[in-house]
Amino acid sequence: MSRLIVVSNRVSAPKDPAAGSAGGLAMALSAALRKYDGLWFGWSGETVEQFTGELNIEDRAGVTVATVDLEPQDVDEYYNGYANKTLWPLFHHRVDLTAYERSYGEGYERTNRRFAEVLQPLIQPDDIIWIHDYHMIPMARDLRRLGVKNRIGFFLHTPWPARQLLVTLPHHRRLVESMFYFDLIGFHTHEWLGLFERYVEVEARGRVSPDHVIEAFGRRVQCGVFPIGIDVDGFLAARDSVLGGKTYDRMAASAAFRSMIVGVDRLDYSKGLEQRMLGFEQFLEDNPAMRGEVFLLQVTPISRDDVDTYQDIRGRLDALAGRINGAYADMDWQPIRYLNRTFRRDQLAGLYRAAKVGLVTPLRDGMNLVAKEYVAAQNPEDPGVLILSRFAGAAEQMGEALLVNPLSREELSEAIKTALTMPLEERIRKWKALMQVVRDTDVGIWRDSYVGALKKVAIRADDEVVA
Ligand code: GDG
Repeated sequence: MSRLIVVSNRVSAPKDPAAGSAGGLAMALSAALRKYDGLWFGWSGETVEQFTGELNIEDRAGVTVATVDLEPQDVDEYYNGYANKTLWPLFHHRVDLTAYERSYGEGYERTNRRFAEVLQPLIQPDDIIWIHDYHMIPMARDLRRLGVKNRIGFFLHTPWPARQLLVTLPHHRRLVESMFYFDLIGFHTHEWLGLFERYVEVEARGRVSPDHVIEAFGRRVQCGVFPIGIDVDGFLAARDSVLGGKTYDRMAASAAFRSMIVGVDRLDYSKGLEQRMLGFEQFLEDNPAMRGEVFLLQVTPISRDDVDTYQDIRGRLDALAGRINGAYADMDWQPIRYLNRTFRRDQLAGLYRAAKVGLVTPLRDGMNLVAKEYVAAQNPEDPGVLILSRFAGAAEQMGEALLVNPLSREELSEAIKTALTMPLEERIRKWKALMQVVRDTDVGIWRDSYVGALKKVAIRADDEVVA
């Protein structure tokens, strides 16, 4: 049986899967590794003065984890630099926040080469390799240079950007060309895949076949759409756990006679948090009679705080939440409960269930799992309503949500009003359709369909292209 080697920047295999506090992706990948027998490789999260390539190998709940420490310069240039200050903003269409620093690009390539050199000796002939996300785009090319002939797949968790923006990146062709050393490239949605194909057609005069075999740079790669989802049964169990139930009861009591709207997002400028708060303010302005009857619980753990653009947005959100609360609160009511902390997964599930509205309004998002978690957590007899940005990948599947343009505060205000006043039958009808989507895209289905497709790829990256 072939082993599966999962590669990602950070290895997040949970020490104790039963605790259920790790994200859905980490749980799914660890389950895949137990199923296929394998290895999870990536950065340890630690630094060492000089890179040695020494591996730390440990067993975490049945999953073998192999990590490597990086030099501070690698972390600055590759992780905080090219990954988080260049590719992340660019792929989320924030050219205004994108850093175009030559040293970042060099550090990114160097660190990917280092990862490849450390991983290569661990690879056995039948292994299949599955590399995740924008941190590791050039790694297949580096592995091929070291003679690795195994099947190598790539999955992008973010959106793919429009060609007109991608070309602002120096060496964009080099980056895209390096993707043609994979055997399979997976995207969340047809929209992201379509943008990738358009880039290749225009910038590299490539050819795209109806079944998404893409030919360019003298090579061929199979591409496909694999929408990620959540671990539905795991999430339902978290919702129905003791702590999930206690959290629900606590929030139901705290929200007594009021409707709770919930938002859960990492503190990231892509999540549209400022626009969301402004939209909620507009709702309060438009509906004075509903003031005091509704509040927004916004759970926003701090993220990537070493990056200045993240510190900036954090400051702006502090000020905005403070201003709106100062302007509208009453002695026994506060419109926004803004929390910079994390909760356990079972607590989150209880929070979602207690909320009449789930407000998921990113400006651009690869998929967005919170939308799916919110739906899964609802009470089928009295479900809440999902308001979803049309710019989240999830909108491609979740058309029964109230789809909004998150940049329009009027549209947000109207959607909140519609959600809060929606009749029960309509809520149930929408919820059933959405829950079907959540089940159809369960993370186990995502994982197995991707790995199945990678095993079956007909065109191999090391095949010659016949012109
Ligand atoms: C990237 C892409 C794509 C949040 N706060 C807490 C907590 N979370 C969990 C949520 C959810 C996850 O984090 C966030 O996932 P998202 O999909 O919403 O967003 P990103 O982190 O940006 O993820 C995204 C995803 O990769 C997968 O491909 O969907 O588009 O950007 O599961 O629940 N979890 C806990 N406590 C918190 O306070 N336990």
